[in-house]
Amino acid sequence: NKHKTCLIWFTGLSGSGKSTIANLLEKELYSQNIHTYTLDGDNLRRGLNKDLSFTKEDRIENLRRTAEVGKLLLDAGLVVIAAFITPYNKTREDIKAIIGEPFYIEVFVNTPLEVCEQRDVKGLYKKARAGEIKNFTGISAPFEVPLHPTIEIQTVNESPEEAVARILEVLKGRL
Ligand code: GGZ
Repeated sequence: NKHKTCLIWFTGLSGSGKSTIANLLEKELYSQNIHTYTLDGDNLRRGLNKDLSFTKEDRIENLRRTAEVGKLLLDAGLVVIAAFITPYNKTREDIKAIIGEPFYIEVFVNTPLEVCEQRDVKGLYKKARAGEIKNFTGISAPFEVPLHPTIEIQTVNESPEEAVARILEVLKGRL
């Protein structure tokens, strides 16, 4: 059951569907006996990164630490899944450099802002529009469109199952 490792990094707006697709991917890999670990804002920002806010500087540090943890988990032999907004192209490049290009797969979950805002699963966009949340990505903080994603998913046209199937196709050659 030996396989190579890699890290699958999801980038996209809040509410774009990163976690949904990442969780389904994890389930699929598990059923193939591939051990994974998922890093996301929930587990990182509650613990290791709880000193960090959503300023540009703190997001960059959040993502740098996360990439370093991801690298440790890769070294331990796990397939790593990471789901973070990751709003800057420079940061995506830095993450790729930390992980090592051959092990880094970038998945851009490209859901239009209008759709994320309409879904507003957690009510955060409403709060951001009302000025109750500062520096909110897409509203009062930038999201740079990824320049070189390995895979782009358009959740408006594609189900989570279809998206995961496409990711698994790419992983097949890499694991
Ligand atoms: C963006 C915010 C903010 C602000 C709180 N801007 O939908 P969610 O709730 O569960 O996902 C968002 C999460 C983003 O954290 P990340 O660590 O992924 O961001 S980054 O990569 O930019 O460091 C959202 C919630 O945190 N949230 N305030 N101001 N998202």
